[in-house]
Amino acid sequence: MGESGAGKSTLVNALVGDEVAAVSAVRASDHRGRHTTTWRQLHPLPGGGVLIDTPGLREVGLWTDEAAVDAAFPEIEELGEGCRFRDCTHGPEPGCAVRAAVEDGSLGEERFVAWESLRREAASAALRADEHARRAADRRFGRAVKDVLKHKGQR
Ligand SMILES: Nc1nc2c(ncn2[C@@H]2O[C@H](COP(=O)(O)OP(=O)(O)OP(=O)(O)O)[C@@H](O)[C@H]2O)c(=O)[nH]1
Ligand SMILES: [Mg+2]
Ligand SMILES: [Zn+2]
Repeated sequence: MGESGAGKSTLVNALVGDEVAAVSAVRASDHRGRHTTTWRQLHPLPGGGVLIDTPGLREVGLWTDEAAVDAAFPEIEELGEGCRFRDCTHGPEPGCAVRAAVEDGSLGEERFVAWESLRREAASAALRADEHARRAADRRFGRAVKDVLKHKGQR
């Protein structure tokens, strides 16, 4: 398993000892894969056993959102009630009770760092999902316009 261009099919070929799977170079501009493998394929290995080559994962999505992350860190939510600002991000703002707790050791730093990075990941996953939805809506609109123009031409 792995994203496109990770080298899954290259490994398959190496283990089978033959060019049984198509491989292609990653895009020069951003080094991303080109989704070369498009379906699952099972390859018997010369030494016995089989290997399944799969298409690259299109998106390694986080299954959760910011609220769910917070729910998994109840002690941070609770401490947050003591922050000066109600919408404190526990970042650079003054009077942050969460960061104070990290400093005095009552909240483990590892816990705080884990919360921060999951929060960040959830926020960017949400952004990507929005972008996805926006593009789909644009495509639908484009098709509708084409449809109208086509019918206009027929009249
Ligand atoms: N430098 C280097 N390049 C590698 C390695 N493994 C694979 N590549 C190259 O990376 C590119 C992509 O490899 P693929 O095997 O097609 O990748 P894939 O994971 O099967 O990609 P998809 O089929 O698109 O999901 C090819 O140009 C490979 O030659 C490696 O270990 N080192
Ligand atoms: Mg492949
Ligand atoms: Zn805070």
